Amino acid sequence: MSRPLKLAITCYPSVGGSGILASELGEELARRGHEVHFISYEPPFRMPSGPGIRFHAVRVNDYDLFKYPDYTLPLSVKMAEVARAHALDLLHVHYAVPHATAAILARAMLREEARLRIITTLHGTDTTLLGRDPGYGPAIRHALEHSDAITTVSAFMQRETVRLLGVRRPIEVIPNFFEPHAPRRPRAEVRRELGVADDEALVLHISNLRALKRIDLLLETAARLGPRARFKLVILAGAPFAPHEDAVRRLGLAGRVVVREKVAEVEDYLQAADLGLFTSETESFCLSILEAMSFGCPSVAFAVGGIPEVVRSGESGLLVPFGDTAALTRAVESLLGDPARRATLGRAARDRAREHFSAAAVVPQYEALYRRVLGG
Ligand code: GMT
Repeated sequence: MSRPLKLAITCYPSVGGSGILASELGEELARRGHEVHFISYEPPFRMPSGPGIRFHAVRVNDYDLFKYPDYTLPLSVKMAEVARAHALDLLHVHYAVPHATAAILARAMLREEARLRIITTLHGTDTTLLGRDPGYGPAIRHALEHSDAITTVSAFMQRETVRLLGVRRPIEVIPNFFEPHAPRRPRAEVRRELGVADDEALVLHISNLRALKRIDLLLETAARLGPRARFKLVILAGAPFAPHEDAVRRLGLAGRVVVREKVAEVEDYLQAADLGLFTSETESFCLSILEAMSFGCPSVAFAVGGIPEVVRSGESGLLVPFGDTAALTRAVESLLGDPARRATLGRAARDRAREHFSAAAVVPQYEALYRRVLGG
């Protein structure tokens, strides 16, 4: 039997897909007997606790001689310190900026113990936004070229990384996964709390509300559904929703839009949902769609980025061309009025999630990669 591995995971701890994925990966690896260290400036949003898991905080000093506080150097020092103290095999960094650069620097600091391996997983805007920024692109390319392996979450992202950064090293696609925890409250109780009537559908949107999530198009679609459609739009917001309240009122959606901010028990809401609605202009994967699929909830979304790799349109959800809110509205209407079709798509979504995007399907791909870069 192969020995358990010792690794550190670094990610952004705030609400965001890369941090969620990194946390879940750490949980699954610890469950499989590996020793997992998280290194970040605070514990990740959904960081698990339990045997085999430790957290190491990076302290950032706000020296007044610097106009901008620096995180990369203290992070690299902490990575080197944890790697040495725990004889780590590898650092697995999620989201390249600045984590991959800090990891390369940490390895350089270790000198003689330089067998430390570095795996960089690209998640999205580290390629699609920062990759095209001349102030970041060369540093990202350097960090990728000096990583022992590069992975990303969709074939779309793999293509974009080659196109935007000109990386010539192999980039392995290992998709995101989701392993739902059991909900803590009954479905009926959650729907009651949200004010969803028995004859209404719960349309769910989960995101961190950043500009590319196109909350304007989400609200426009909800407004286009009209006053006779029986639904509540529930938004699980990973950032303050206040900047969108005016639009909610202007579009006559007060009373139809229910917002919950920074929800940790996402499963309670996923089990209560009938339909997911997503309006991003780009997504490398869209973990929120997968979370909904895992609960048998199909989604309607724009066919952008890696989303068509997650959802087979017409089989496990419905996708329409980007920006066509009329088509998006028709797709939502068709499913609001047809619970049987919703259930068929939902079953296919759940099966697809289990087969391709569960921990059992995906975590062994990371373990195999770790063993490969460690040489056996
Ligand atoms: O790339 C980002 O915008 C940040 C990143 C995050 O940390 O939330 O999001 C990306 O990573 C998720 C997990 O892999 C993917 O599900 C999201 O689609 C992706 N976001 C974008 O590509 C916009």
